[in-house]
Amino acid sequence: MCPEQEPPECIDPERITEFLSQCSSSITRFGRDMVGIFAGEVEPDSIIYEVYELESIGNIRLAVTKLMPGKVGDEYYMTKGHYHEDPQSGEVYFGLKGRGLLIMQTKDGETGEIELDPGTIACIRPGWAHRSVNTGNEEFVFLAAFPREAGHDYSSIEEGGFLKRVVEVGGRPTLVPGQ
Ligand code: S6P
Ligand code: ZN
Repeated sequence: MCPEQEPPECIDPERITEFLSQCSSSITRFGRDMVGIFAGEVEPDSIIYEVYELESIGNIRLAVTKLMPGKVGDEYYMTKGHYHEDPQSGEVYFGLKGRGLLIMQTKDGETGEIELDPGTIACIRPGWAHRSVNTGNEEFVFLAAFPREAGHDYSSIEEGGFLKRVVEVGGRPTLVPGQ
């Protein structure tokens, strides 16, 4: 939680690093937590990302994700990715720092992606799985707002993977078919 010191409406994107330094992360994902997520072998002790849950606004949960820069082989660091268990629960992402790509898919095989730079608002529709990828050289930080009842289904992604992966080709982030 990011408690007492500042209500969420006072977060200044220019000072997001300072803000997060006053918080304790709710979740830290190390390489060892991501086995089977990357195509290559991930260094177990590397921190891949941190999630900071903020004070909820009524039934709206708020979380800031800090995704580290880095790659496993040619594949950029990314989150596990999930569907919401509640089929009616969508989500909004807001880019705060760094450069990233939000990749999405449905269980019917539709895919989509949105570049998430600072100031970009991305809408994740109900029923769409979502995973974020750090395609830059610095930390990629974004805010997520989602309903309290959303729930998180990670197992569908752990079992089926994502239809697309984001890898570096010729120095650029490139979408390639997943496996
Ligand atoms: C929650 C929202 C984010 C993610 C976070 C980590 O609905 O989408 O706060 O939880 O970016 O990703 P993941 O896939 O490990 O939950
Ligand atoms: Zn979500």
